[in-house]
Amino acid sequence: MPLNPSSSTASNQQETGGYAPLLSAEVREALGAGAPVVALESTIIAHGLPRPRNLRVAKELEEDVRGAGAVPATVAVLDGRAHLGLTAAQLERVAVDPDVRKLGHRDLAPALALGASGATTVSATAFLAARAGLRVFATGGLGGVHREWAQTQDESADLRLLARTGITVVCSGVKSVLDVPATLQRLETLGVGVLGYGTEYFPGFYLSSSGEPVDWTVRTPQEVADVMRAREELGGAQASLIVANPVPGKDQLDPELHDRVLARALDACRSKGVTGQAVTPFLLEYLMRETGGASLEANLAAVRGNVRLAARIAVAAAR
Ligand code: PSU
Ligand code: MN
Repeated sequence: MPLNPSSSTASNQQETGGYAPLLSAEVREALGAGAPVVALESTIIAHGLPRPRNLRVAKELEEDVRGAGAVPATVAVLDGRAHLGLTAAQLERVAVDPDVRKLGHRDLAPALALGASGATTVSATAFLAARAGLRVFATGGLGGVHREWAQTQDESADLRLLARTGITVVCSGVKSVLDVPATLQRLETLGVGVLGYGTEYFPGFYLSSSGEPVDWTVRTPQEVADVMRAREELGGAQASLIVANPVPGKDQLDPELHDRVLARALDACRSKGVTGQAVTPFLLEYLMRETGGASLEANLAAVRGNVRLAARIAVAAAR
């Protein structure tokens, strides 16, 4: 449900200059000093993880970034204002308020204009972060081409947005509920760079490997920073660089359990007629329930590893 703009929001917009995103003081200072900053998305907090664990995780992820010597910038829209860097109260609101919507890139303008509140997906977060000058972004798994694409044409807006946004995204591949080979093909077509981090295989989100090979493997944060610099010095059209970081083998979901439950989840999604933005949360929730929480642990291990690596990359890139 969109929230109506309050009069205090309207006057706040006048004071601080219309719809431009608000940077927290900490994020603004870090950017000004060329210090490392890591963008974190909020859809995973609001719509990807169960309550109340989601708030704990949101705080832990920010602490992980700080622990590695970078500044976290969790991104969300609150009462019609985009924020990069949230206060504790704002982060809590994203985690607990049931009126917080899911906002892709195309939803940003209506959300700002109508005074709504929402968590940002990869597409909206990458857009806002790159626009503010952030260079590194961490998430769990990207959206991509859905398995039913031939019928539904459902391809996440993440892909098109990443194709024209210059930011480095650390993730554990794309969600395994998707058609992974088709998504990799789209990333190639769109000119989005893909680096396997310490692996020759594209990760499988809950699984350490999707079984699909990657063309390039890097092994240190410095190597990623070097690729980022080479891209910037080459110039040309902006596109994202995906650093595909697998969940450690000991933390992955049992592959046999994964395949069995996922098949049922896809059937349920089809028979219940779930479509559009609801598809991804439905599938993630189904897997979580039907694996007895095991998929959640794998998801969290993946996200945590990505956030820590993103912070190390941001530190290397800031040197
Ligand atoms: N990764 C996770 N959990 C999530 C998502 C990613 O571990 O909930 C979110 C991201 O915000 C991603 C979105 O951008 O799912 C993709 O949704 P859709 O398929 O509707 O574009
Ligand atoms: Mn979709």
